[in-house]
Amino acid sequence: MHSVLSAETIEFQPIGDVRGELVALEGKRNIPFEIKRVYYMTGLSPEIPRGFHAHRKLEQIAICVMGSCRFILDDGRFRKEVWLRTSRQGLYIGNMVWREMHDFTRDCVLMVLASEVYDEADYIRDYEVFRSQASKDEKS
Ligand code: T46
Repeated sequence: MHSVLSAETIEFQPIGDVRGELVALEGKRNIPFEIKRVYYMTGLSPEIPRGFHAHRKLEQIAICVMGSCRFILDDGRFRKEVWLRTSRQGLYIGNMVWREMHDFTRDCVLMVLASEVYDEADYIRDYEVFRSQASKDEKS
């Protein structure tokens, strides 16, 4: 049963010196799954949101490596909002969490680490279908 929404921020420890900062991301170390895919988004607009889907199995970590944006996360029972404003922080998004991304700054570069390769069959892109599946999962 999902009693708490499976989405939380993770703090990364940057390695810094006079040359700047370096953040290392390693599967099963500071990232809670093996990383099978990395993708990133650029050329984003404040007025044009993205997302509006959930994943049946996929787990991901989203990082604003530049700029900022706002996530809305919803597991069918609970809804929360998370701002990503620093590259020192990642947002873990578990499976069966509806996500929307809003308010991208023009310089935003949103990078995502994923536990699986791309599979369109893993997406639930209709909110009512998602709600109904989430409530079935909760009962089983
Ligand atoms: C997610 C949020 C945070 C691919 O061909 N390969 C890929 O690895 C991805 C991620 C997407 N695509 C194709 C599928 C669509 O034709 O690229 C197009 C744009 O994808 P989508 O509309 O799903 O993009 P977003 O920004 O709504 O969602 C993306 C991820 O798809 C999704 O998994 O959780 O970012």
